[in-house]
Amino acid sequence: MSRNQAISLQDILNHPQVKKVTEDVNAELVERMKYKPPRCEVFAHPHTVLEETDQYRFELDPEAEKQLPNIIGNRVQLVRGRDAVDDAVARQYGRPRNIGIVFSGGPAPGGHNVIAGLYDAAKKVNPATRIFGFLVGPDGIVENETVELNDEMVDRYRNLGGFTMIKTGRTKIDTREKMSLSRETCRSLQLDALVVVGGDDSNTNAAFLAQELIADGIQIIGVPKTIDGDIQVRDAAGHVLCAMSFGFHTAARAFAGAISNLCTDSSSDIKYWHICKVMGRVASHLALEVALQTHANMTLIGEDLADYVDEERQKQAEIDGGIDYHAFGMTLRHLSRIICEAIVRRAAVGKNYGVIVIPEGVLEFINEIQVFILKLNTIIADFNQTHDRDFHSFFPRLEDKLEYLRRLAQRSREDSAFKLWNARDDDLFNDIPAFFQEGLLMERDSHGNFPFSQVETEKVLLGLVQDYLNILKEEGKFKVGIRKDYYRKTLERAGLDPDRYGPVLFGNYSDNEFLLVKPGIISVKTLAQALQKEKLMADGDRLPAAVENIFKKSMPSFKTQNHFYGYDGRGNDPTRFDCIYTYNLGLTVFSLIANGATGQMAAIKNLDMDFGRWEPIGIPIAPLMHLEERKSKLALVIEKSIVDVQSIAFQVLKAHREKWLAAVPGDDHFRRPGPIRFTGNSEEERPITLELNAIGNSEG
Ligand code: FBP
Repeated sequence: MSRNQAISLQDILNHPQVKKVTEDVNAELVERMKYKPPRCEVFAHPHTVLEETDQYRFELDPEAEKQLPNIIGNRVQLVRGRDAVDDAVARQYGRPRNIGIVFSGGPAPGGHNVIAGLYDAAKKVNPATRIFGFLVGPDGIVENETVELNDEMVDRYRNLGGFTMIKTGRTKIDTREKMSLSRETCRSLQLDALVVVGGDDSNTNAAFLAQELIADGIQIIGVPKTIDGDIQVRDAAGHVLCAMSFGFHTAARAFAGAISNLCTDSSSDIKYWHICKVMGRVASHLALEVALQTHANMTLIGEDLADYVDEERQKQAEIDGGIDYHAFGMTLRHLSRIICEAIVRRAAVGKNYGVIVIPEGVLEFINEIQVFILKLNTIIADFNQTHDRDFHSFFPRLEDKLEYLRRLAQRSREDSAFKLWNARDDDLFNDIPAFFQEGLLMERDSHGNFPFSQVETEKVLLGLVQDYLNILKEEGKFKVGIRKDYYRKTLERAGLDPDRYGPVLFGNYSDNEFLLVKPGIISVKTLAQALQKEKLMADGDRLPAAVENIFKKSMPSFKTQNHFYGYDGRGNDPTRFDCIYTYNLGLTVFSLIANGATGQMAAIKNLDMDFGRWEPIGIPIAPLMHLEERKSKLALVIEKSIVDVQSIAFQVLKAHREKWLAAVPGDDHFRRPGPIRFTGNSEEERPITLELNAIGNSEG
């Protein structure tokens, strides 16, 4: 202490060691930025060409044919490497260009490498090519906010997560005005091409931009980004063209790392159930990958719940000669019962702890909630249209919104033709907790998506779980199993005969490893009565302390810790898979641009195979589009890919559910995915989901 006092703070701050450890840059970062992702073989050649193929076909939506006439005929393009091409092609390929790039939607690890790949390829072919980054998402296009990228900027973000270099935003270019401002921006920058790095909605936007700007000679190329993993492309015959959007692997691995640590902690201090909500607005791909990475005790998969059929109800309906529609799909109540059953079964073998993974979008797959979301979407959209006012600014408080709904319910009583919101809807809605009512009434994003990340969906479910566990506890059905050897030792140490007390205390006092206190014994009072009845103590005697101790250990409390894994994983530095994938996507983007493509999405085929078999391709966006209801109107969008419950990855999870629940004596079966790295021999090659599904792919 006295020695430190002699040194001035300034001296400390000037000390080389202090300077080194307080720098923004550390050794890990330097190493990461220096990493050079390998390139697919085609990019080793000085030129690339595009080979159109009819091998892959799509079912075209007539509306897409109508609205996107100039790009609907696009075909899949295979990128091929060439050592020499004829002069005209070489001149066209190598001419200087102005290229704009924009990030759209939520960040996804690897975005900077898309830029780096594009930048490296473009500058190598012609150093006079200029790359502009649009700032803060599509707003940057509409408002002409750009930055010209240079070596220093690109190098600073190589292999790093986030979209920090140029930021991102969720604006949709969906009006004539925004479209014409975008055209003006592209013209003023004399852009040859614009690259949209985004999810399903942003690639949808890219298709409309491509159609609109084709006359101006401006090419539009999309890039499949989203941690949600819901951009996966197959052709009509089921051939996989894009197995996964970029960012998915990193986010899943980041969530899995944190959740795996919780598995370790929970099985160490054995007192908490950790409830882990993981991102993925609708699809449960991330939850599925996390389950395969961690072997958490229980993982809900939304798509599986939607598929649920209550066999008993269905059988009864068959006997009655009718159809019971309530037999199909999962209700919140039923789901809470399933979770409780798992908790009770683990407790019975002494494991009153564990880890549950809940996908962010799970409620989208629950019958009654889905109905609410659809009805409220329509109500809000109708209000906005009829009153030309925004529902949310008109009714800023929850009470005002509820009052409006009440008025609609009243209207349905007076006008039988009005069916949108009836008295039953209103009653049911008033039964749910206020925070969730507020969540369901929240403003949708510019694409009409429900903001699940901002609603504590897991709390709704947990409320029901807690209530039902309390009931089970009162009925004596929720107990912590007591190890038989521990019971015997405790009683013997107190000078009591375990075999005299055992049959009175426990319902299964035979050769079971874990003993369950009889259902009728649920309090110290009922325990004393049971002992008195069997003359093991007299009225007025104190309970033997050892027996009381055992009883108390058998009474469970359901203690939870809630966690949300979303933004943290989204901001993680990319895995090696995502580093390589995105860098090659950037190279693919340049090949598509240099060869004149537009309305195409850059992709890498065979992602589920060894790197040597990866094939850069261009996928036509327009043929992927179909009509879907958005903000109560039919709109052309790219279909989100949700978890296929027939897929091998899901079937493998399903087959392991019982094992990973581990509701039997013995250890849990947790798996440790380890930290995310980009070097080293043990770093996994690709997401487990891809690894498994590849087994079933037609070309796998
Ligand atoms: P994208 O589809 O735009 O990639 O975003 C995915 C996502 O991270 C979802 O998982 C999540 O529900 C949502 O974004 C969160 O949105 P926000 O960043 O606006 O809170």
